[in-house]
Amino acid sequence: MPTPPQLKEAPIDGHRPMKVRVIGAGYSGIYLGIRIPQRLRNVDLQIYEKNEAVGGTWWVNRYPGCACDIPAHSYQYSFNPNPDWSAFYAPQKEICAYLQGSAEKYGVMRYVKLSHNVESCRWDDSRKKWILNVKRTDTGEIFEDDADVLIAARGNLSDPAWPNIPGLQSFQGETMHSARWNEDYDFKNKRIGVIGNGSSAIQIVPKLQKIEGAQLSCFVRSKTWITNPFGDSVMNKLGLDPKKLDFSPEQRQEFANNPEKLYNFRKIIELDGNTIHDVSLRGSAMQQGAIGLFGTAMRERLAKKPEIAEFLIPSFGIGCRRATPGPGYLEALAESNVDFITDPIDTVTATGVALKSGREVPLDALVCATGFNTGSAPPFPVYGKGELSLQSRFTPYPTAYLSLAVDGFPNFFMMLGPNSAIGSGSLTVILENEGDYIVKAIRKLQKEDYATISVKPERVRDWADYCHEYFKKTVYTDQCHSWYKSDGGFGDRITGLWPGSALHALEALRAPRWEDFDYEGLEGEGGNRMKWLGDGWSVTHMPSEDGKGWGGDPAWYMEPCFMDIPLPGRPEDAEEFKLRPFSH
Ligand code: N01
Repeated sequence: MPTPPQLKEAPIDGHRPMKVRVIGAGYSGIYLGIRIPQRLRNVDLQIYEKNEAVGGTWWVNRYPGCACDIPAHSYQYSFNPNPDWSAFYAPQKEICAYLQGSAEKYGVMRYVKLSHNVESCRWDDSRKKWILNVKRTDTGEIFEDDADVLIAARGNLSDPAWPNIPGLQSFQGETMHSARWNEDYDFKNKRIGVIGNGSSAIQIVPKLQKIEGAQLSCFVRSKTWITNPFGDSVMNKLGLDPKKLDFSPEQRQEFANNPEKLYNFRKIIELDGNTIHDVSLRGSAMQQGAIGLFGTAMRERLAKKPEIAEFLIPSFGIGCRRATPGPGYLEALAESNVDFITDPIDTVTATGVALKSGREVPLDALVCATGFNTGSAPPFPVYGKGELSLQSRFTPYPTAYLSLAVDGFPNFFMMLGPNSAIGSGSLTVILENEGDYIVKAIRKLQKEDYATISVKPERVRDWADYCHEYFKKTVYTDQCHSWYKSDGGFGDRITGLWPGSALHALEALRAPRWEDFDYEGLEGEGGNRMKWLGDGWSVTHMPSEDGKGWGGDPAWYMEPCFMDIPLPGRPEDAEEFKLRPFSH
């Protein structure tokens, strides 16, 4: 006689207690701090943030001109639209304040430990737990913590890359990185060198160029596309003058008073962002059209110094390197106090920069707008199963299933991991969907009594193969140097971008394919895998702890948020049918 199964003395939705630890309190970490308490129960949540405030990259980056180079209305939480952005490309301080305001508004701060730097993470397979070493940067105290689930929400652009130029340390003047800005330094009447022409330098140069008495030397070694802010037709639809991208107090008030107007404004931006995906395909009509348009615009903006246009305008496709509108960048390069230097740098000396051509460029300050160590593992050790380090797992190139999970690293997820950025569309919508995916996985572990979830190695390989094949037809594999590529920007793998459009990413992330993961039950091999069904009760109709009510809403399914109301008549006859995505 087989032994009858032993029922678990708990309701089906009792959801076992779990400790979840999140590394980082930027856009991603704050999102998790909102959704985990909203959607899960019995979670002991802690978000470790190494800085003294939340905001992530928008707290760290404070260089002059730092702003969102994509429309701010498409770079915010979908559920918390800000009517009050002062400009189409909102400045860093506002974005940081928006993030801090969102964290306060949704009660995230109670989970955040500021000035807490995670120094190492190690999977303990016998305990099925992550062991974290954390250092308080304010007191120096080091302590150990453990977690059932670990989420790296530290962003791809948080580890500044200093240029590997001989003599950099010997420079006697002021040296700073765009992501380590010295706000106290006075640039007035200074000879300033700026290395790089990525998105950061493109924002920094126009600001420094205007400083009284400043003499700029811009060291540029690569070609790049500078795009136009937005097409005139979109600007017309938005009611904006492309030359004046600030919102007046009246416009902002109107957005605040009229949510429908704000919604329509945002919708136009999203529609535009999601309908230019074709531009990423090599040789597409949209790509060809953009090359003609932006090439002409760049030549016009550089009419005073046509030799810069000749150097800058690339032969690779638009988007191969991240394209940015760079308002004022080309105009600044054309000014008389700017020296555009393309001779390669040889060394940095005590007094300036020595070029390979033999020329010396004397400087008072050297700004390294040289980007970030991207696509790599965190700068602290993370060890998965069998002492496998994430660093070696990410060698020769980083790859993670759907950008968020790595085999050999159970109960570990990444927000905006490898292959998660996008060429067009809204990044914040993608990170929300990644967060939602992770929340669903935690719920599965909790509710279905799994100790671990771990992506199958063969699915990670399939994903990497898919990515490699997909990118072949795109401009991203053109001959350019870009942080989207492996091997420090020179490799043949695209490791920065999602392999498809933003809408493709949303669809891929919408419903997890649970069969792509391996699981270990709490009871171990051979255990009763249906024990999660519990004792036949739901917590929602059991007495609450104080005995005064129920554990939940015993008729929750009647609430509008849980209803999916079909339209009367034949769905295909309704206008909405053509517009709405199918829901799962
Ligand atoms: O960095 P980058 P970034 N000698 O890596 C040059 C985001 N972001 O900080 O191209 C000389 O793009 C390097 O030259 P090359 C955004 O996602 C967003 O500007 O390698 N030059 C390049 O020109 C962006 O893509 C916003 O030949 C050296 C530059 O430094 C990402 O951050 C704003 C060198 C690095 O460019 C990174 O942008 C700003 C050397 N040894 C940034 N080493 C928003 O508004 C490097 N370079 C949302």
